[in-house]
Amino acid sequence: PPIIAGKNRRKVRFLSKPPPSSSTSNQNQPGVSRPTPSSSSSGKMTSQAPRPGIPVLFTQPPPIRDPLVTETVDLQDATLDKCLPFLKGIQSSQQGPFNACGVPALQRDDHVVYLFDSLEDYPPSFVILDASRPWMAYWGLAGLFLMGEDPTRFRERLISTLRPAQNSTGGFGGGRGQISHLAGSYAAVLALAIVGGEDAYSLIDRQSMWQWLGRLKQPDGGFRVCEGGEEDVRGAYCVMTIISLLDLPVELPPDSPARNAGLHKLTDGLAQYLSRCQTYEGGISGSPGVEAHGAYAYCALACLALIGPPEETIPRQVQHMNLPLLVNWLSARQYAPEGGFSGRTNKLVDGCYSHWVGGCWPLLQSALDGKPQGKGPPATTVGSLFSREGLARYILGCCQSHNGGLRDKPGKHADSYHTCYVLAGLSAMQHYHYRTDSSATTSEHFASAFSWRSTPIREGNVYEKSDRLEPLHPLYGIPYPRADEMRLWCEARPIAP
Ligand code: FPP
Ligand code: K
Ligand code: ZN
Repeated sequence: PPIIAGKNRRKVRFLSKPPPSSSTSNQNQPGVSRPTPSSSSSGKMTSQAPRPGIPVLFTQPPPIRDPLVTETVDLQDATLDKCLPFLKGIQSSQQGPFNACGVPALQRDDHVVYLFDSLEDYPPSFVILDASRPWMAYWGLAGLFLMGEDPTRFRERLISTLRPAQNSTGGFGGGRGQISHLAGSYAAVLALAIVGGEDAYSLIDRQSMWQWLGRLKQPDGGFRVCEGGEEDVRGAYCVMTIISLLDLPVELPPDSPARNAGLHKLTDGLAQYLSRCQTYEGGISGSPGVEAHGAYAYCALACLALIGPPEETIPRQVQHMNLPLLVNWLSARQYAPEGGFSGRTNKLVDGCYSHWVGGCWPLLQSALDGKPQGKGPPATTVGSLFSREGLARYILGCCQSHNGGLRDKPGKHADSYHTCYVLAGLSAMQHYHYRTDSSATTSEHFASAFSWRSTPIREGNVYEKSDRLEPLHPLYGIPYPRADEMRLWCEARPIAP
């Protein structure tokens, strides 16, 4: 689950001697090539010819290899070994049919069954997920919507799950008796928006939510994720999501401690705080001074695109942060032959970054396309800034679990977090998301956030039309109309600052 950041980080260790299996004496020397993954240990299967229709970019290890042997390089090689048979479409467990591009079909029925199951009971060993109840609801409901199912059927059940998780002091915890947390509150608000309707909206105590958010605001512009908790860009993104969907006042509540630091608004100092999170690599980290990561990059960019028009809020950052370097780092997240994204430098491809990294691209594309001119897509666009083909091949070839559900990579089990975000990434890649000059809200704040539209991309696809998913709002991760509906319902019931 994404709620606990930084746990179980793997350390890169440099081996002091060559690995025991080594048969040559000069394996570590630059320029001396080691066996490529397809001819190594488990390479029997990968020496088989790929299906027709697959470019060699996606069937062979990269031509340039790092000759230094590290744990990192070995893990990358092992990952290629696992992925190549799936990319070539020759793994015996893969289900078809395969199309003329050598891409397997989306196993719709299996994934829908998996998602419905994910909203049922869990065995005792899953007690660790008790703090993630709002997330489990969000992942299941968003996944079902993406697959064309009707999530509004879960309205009553969702309300009864979330009611005891809300605290009278504002916000939602993971369940009854747990303190409020921005991650859980974000997931709860999104899940309620997806099921929609008066009963769902009115469950949320917006007045106490606003008071609580005021207590999380920090003097440097950022937000703590809970009272006494850590401050990071997840917090900033979650707060902007919540106040824009719920039409909470942007003013800080009168008793907010951040007022003592001279701040007046929830948005004060926020863009400056986010710009301090850009690292020397060009990526964006969870908080100033630590490693850039794709999941935090999405939080930061989506947060900026919520605060104002992305062509203003993202490049305005250029004063403090470097846009070309950001594009460079984000581009380096997509690997070949895998086709999917990694979260950070020298780490492995993972299906969930189809959303976290994949979701950054439409935001940057929109920022680069500039101020919207009309009700339709812009007359000219910089276009797609990553390989849509590579992502489609990774998702459909490598991320579909044999028994339903989607996964990080071959060899991993499916879970509802990966099922949701792999499908969200597939959907984002299948649609062109752009902003128009009209917004669902007439208020001075967040007009840009409610001005997005989308249209399916019909040309140059390596997947079948029957595998096209529903579009999600690029900032909120919920159906477009549900974002507008929640906002308008709340606008009709203003909270006094
Ligand atoms: C590294 O895990 C992952 C992180 C440091 C951040 C995870 C954060 C999210 C998924 C997003 C949270 C967003 C919200 C809105 C709460 P890892 O070391 O297991 O993975 P890696 O090797 O791919 O970096
Ligand atoms: K990971
Ligand atoms: Zn993952």
